[in-house]
Amino acid sequence: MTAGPDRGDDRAATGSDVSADTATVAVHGLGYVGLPTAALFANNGHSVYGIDTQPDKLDRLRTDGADFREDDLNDYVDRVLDTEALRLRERPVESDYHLICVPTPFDHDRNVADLSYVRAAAEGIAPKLRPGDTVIVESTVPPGTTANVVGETLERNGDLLRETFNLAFCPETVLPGSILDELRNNDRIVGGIDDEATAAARDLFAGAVDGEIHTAPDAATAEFAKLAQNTHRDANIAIANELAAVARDHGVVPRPAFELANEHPRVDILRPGPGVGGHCLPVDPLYLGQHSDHVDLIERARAVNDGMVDYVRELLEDGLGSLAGTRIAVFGLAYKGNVSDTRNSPAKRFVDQLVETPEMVATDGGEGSVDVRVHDPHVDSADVDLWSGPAALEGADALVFMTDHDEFDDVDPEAVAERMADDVVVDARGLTDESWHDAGLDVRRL
Ligand code: SAJ
Repeated sequence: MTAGPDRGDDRAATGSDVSADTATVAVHGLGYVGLPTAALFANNGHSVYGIDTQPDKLDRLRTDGADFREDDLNDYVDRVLDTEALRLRERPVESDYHLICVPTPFDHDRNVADLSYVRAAAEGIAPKLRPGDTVIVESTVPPGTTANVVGETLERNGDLLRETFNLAFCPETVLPGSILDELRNNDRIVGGIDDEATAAARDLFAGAVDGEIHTAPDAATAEFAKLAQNTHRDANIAIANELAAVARDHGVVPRPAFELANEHPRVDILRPGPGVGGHCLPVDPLYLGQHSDHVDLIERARAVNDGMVDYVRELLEDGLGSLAGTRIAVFGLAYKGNVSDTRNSPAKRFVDQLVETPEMVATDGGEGSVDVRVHDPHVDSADVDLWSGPAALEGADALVFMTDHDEFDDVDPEAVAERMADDVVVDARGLTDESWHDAGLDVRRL
């Protein structure tokens, strides 16, 4: 097929008059963005195909339903699986809309985004693509990927020229811990490779989400905006982390100082912590360096955040004098409070490094490796042995708070002091107050 002189007419003549409200939607990749997204459209009256190349995952979904740590989200997904408004498939099918929700990990060896899953999804969609259909990329990608990589892959592997179908980018916005709420209510950005594509993507999302739909001038701008959001957050956490370390050098406890600073109407210092984890913030800023020589502060912010694990360890070593032969209770393995996710978790890295610490001899003659006891009420499968809170504290020389789970607010400092053999507490998450000092504990706070 060859493209007609008028792109709009070409598409209208070949079927782009499908109403976005009743259109079929195929979601490619049923991870923790794709599956909720498929459920969103299925719950809004669309006939949806959920496509994933892993048959095991589909079987599990069919038999056990969704297993997010958010009950309302599980119900939301299970409902449409039961009614077959969401149907599961291993291979791509024809559909009015195709949403690409596959992972885009960062390839640290080559210093580029690994787009192999995006390419594979586009290769699968291409033969099923009909004139007037719309392909929307949701996976986080370097600017230019939708138009160039996805557009070219679709053209190369199918019969259509890109003038005859719609191609757009609409970034996902799910926040682990409140996926359903953010999926339904957040504003969305859409940017197509031309106006028709932008309009087609906008119409689909406008019918399903309560937030506003903001249209970008093109796909690359939408791609950039997504990366800018997470880069902005990462860099702002880095300034909080650096300020916290500087505050401690000045003998100032960081958080109360930040609260005072934040009284100013244009100041909003974020929370310092042991670093930044999850599948987005530690990775997305790196995508910006792929086609730009001007990335500087962004990379240094990444390094500051990654360096916080070492800083927490320094606080611990300062408190104990030496790690040789010590027992350390670590509270929290997840990358942030109230989630079970340990991807890129600073707590996980901290624990791994402690466990790998070789046997040492302390200046006082004590010796041995570090006995690390990890307690996390949200994490149930990890390649780390997990302990109950009291067992982890029994005879411990130090307690380190690495994750701000709500459960840790209720930890009683008197009970901690009673169980521990020594008195060092490193609080990387701002969970302790004066009562911890009053209980006789030596608290080092970020
Ligand atoms: N963190 C701090 N201090 C803070 C805030 C966060 O140390 O003040 C740490 C957290 O403990 C965690 C990391 O940063 O380790 C990231 O947590 P987060 O809650 O800031 O973000 P994510 O990675 O869970 O989700 C982000 C969100 N992006 C923004 O807020 C700009 C989310 O809205 C996106 O949908 C998500 O990335 C995504 O999928 O891109």
